[in-house]
Amino acid sequence: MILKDKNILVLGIANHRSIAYAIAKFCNEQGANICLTFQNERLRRNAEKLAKDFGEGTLLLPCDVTVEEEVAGLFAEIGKRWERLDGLVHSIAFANQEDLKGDYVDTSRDGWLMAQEISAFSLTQLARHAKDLMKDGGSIICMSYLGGERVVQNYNVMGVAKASLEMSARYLAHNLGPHGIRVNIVSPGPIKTLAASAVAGLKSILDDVRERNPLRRNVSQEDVAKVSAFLLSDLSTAVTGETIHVDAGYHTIGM
Ligand code: 1JT
Repeated sequence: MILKDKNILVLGIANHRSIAYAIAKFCNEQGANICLTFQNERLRRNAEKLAKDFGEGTLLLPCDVTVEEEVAGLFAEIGKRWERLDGLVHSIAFANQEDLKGDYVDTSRDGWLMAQEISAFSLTQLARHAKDLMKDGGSIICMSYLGGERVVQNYNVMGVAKASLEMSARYLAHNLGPHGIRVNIVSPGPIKTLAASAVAGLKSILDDVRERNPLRRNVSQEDVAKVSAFLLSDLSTAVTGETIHVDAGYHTIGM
């Protein structure tokens, strides 16, 4: 029970295959109380069903990160229900499907700004609010992808947004470190989720990665959840500003 009695906020659950779902589930099994969020009323019913998989005291609150008052409202509500916040999991991203193919050079201003706002700025905004509730320190994690460090065909605007997310995490680690709050990055290999299904040719990416990485396998949501729980727990109290690749070693390959 590495997360016994920790209070952890998890953003980014769409369905049972979401990375955020696996993280929340494993953290819950490790003793954490969980707060889940849903983006809008259309998704409330879906979120209510998913929340049933978690313990009695699970919180379920609305939060669209593009609406400042909703983010403020989320933390105000958590402040009423929990005496403190210990962990925050950022597992949200968005880009237009047409921007995840073809040439990056053709990305529109609106598409670029939207990817940045939802996928990267939201971490800074959430961290600012979380800081006030993380009274005994805390741990913040976000999800990235190799395409934020290197050029990966078709990842395009998301790669630029992930670079922004990763650098935000490092600046946040410096700002929040004196408050005992750690900020780390988890960078999974490709996983078959709802978001990833927006990618043309995902199957061949998964096959290629599996054939070439050191462990000769793809990674699962559970692989990511275990490393995430470690970063959220007191097993990693001196780790901050770090990136952990949960990719079966794929990032080490030169060619
Ligand atoms: C988004 C999507 C963020 C898919 C994502 C993502 N981060 C990783 N993936 C999976 C992926 C995507 C591409 C890829 C490899 C993995 C979908 C829209 C919302 C944001 O290309 C090699 C494009």
